[in-house]
Amino acid sequence: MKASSVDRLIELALEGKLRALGRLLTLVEHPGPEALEVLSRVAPRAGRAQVIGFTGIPGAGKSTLVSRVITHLRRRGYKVAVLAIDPSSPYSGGSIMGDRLRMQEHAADPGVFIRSIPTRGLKGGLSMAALAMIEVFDALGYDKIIIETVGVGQSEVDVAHAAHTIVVVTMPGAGDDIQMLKAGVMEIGDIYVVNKSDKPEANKTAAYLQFALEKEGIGRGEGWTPRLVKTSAVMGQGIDVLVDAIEEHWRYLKDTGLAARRVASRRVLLTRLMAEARLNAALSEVLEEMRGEVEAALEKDISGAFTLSEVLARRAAERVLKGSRAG
Ligand SMILES: Nc1nc2c(ncn2[C@@H]2O[C@H](COP(=O)(O)OP(=O)(O)O)[C@@H](O)[C@H]2O)c(=O)[nH]1
Ligand SMILES: [Mg+2]
Repeated sequence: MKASSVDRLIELALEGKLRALGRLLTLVEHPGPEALEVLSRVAPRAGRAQVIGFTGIPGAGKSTLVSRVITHLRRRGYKVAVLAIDPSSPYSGGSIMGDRLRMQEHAADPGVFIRSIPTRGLKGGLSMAALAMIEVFDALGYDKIIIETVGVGQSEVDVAHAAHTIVVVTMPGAGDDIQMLKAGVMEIGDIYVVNKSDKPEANKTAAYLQFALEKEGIGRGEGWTPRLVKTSAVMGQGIDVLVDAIEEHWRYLKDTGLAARRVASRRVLLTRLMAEARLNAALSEVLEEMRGEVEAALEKDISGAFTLSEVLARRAAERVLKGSRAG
């Protein structure tokens, strides 16, 4: 794709053409020259948005809560993008459908853009796609970028780390266990939410969490005292307090310079993931080409495997370097 057509897409997206934005997101979903082109064009504009990760076990009420939070952020004048990372396939029922329905109230609002990202079938992996999409949203003037994820698995943990603010969502009955909180990304929250506080056991869960925050040193740290907020997403309670906490954390990050540092480390990670994807692709091609040779050699002498791996790695590296000179 030519640089000029990428520029045109960016122009259109900046004018509010959602199809152009959708196209840019698709272009960065998989690694390759097109993703590279788009990212190098958008990156200079990016670096202003607050990236907010909502994480927590399935069923805690993340999607319902995010939908409410969107409404409040819109009232405060922000443009909002949502990236929903869903373990189920994007086309088969499951929670994506539920999320779509819940988010539908924002469908007519041009200041809200919601995109689901599949956890499988992405050539460069989930984190690469998500981090690249963050750059696109950021560059196109979205003030708040929300990522919804269940927060387990290395990629999701990587993505959560790339967020400025991590909101860990729990619900009554699910969080009365330190081990649960120490799983995945739950341990490093900036804001902890006890959702479904319309339920009677909510106070017990909140008290337990308060204890964990004070005594177990749960939370990302970096000088910020993690907040605890009780919400009921279905009743619309506690949302303003939650959004205040998100704003307060953002001010804190900007005042301390941590906001810029988090953008920098998110880009370091994206760069590394793109390089890895490039190398992996080249290695797969070389392995495929040399499959017969490799099999024959190994049949003769299994101890040759290590020498062979060296040859394969060199060929893959050569291929990458040659490609970059050509492109
Ligand atoms: N009682 C109650 N139910 C809720 C609340 N928030 C969400 N739910 C319900 O919990 C279920 C899971 O919600 P969802 O937002 O899909 O959770 P997610 O999997 O974390 O995204 C749905 O049936 C919601 O209606 C709440 O505040 N109170
Ligand atoms: Mg959900």
